Amino acid sequence: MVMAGTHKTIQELQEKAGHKTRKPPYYSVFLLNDDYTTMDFVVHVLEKIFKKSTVEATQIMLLVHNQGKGLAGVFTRDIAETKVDKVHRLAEAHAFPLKCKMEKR
Ligand code: TYC
Repeated sequence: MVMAGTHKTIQELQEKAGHKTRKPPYYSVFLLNDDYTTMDFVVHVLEKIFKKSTVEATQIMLLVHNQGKGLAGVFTRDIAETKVDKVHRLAEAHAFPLKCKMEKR
């Protein structure tokens, strides 16, 4: 038999158990401009690693080119670290100096 209003939510149970519910910290991952990486390669990175459409990838690439840096995405720490590492490895494999960095939000 199901009675109305007798079940506590997970959050209520955790609070009763003395836990505070926490959101994980988020990190912004920025691409940085340089004079040698090709525009096509940066668009490719944004499409493949950051899952951007061609249109959005092109807009972000041009923003980085014109302003020095641009937001590629926001992730939890482990995912952000993995994205940064993937960008640096892919760039190195193609002999481009492309750099990106993560910043706690
Ligand atoms: N400035 C580069 C060029 O003119 C293009 C570029 C854009 C490089 C974005 C890096 O993150 C970057 N070829």
